[in-house]
Amino acid sequence: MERTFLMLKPDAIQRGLVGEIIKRFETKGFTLVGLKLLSVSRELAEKHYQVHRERPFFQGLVEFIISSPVVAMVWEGEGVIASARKIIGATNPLNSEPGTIRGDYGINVGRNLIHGSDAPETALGEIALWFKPEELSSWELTNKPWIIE
Ligand code: DAT
Ligand code: MG
Repeated sequence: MERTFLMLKPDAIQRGLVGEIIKRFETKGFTLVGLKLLSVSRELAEKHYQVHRERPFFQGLVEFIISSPVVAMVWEGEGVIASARKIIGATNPLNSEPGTIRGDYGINVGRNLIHGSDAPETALGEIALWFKPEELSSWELTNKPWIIE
């Protein structure tokens, strides 16, 4: 079953939006299979954002991610990678549609609340980077027949 990595960034935790944001993925019908709050090391932040290392915002982004705790999660479900990206909204919250997380709660690209894997290969890599296999639990929603035909 498809899985994605989501991370609530320091601004989401500091603003008390953890519950609000998690609720959106729960009510959608996806399954939470991993969850932890942690203070991120510089090494982990740099690895996670490796693809952006040459970009002018890289250092500021790393400083931001290590500045205060984050909530790291793995969610499971058919199509969860692309669907989570839609629920999250466009990178710049000023361009994110209302109804998306970034569209509803953000106004600044450097404070866009949440990370979500952008493709199957990145999801696999990010899940492995952030979670040990034993930190993830496979389980079945009891109301699954009422969510999936
Ligand atoms: P996304 O998080 O939507 O996948 P991304 O992978 O292009 O976006 O960039 C990663 C993060 O880097 C993004 O969530 C916020 C930050 N970022 C991106 N573009 C930026 C910019 N032009 N100025 C400042 N921060 C930026
Ligand atoms: Mg990205």
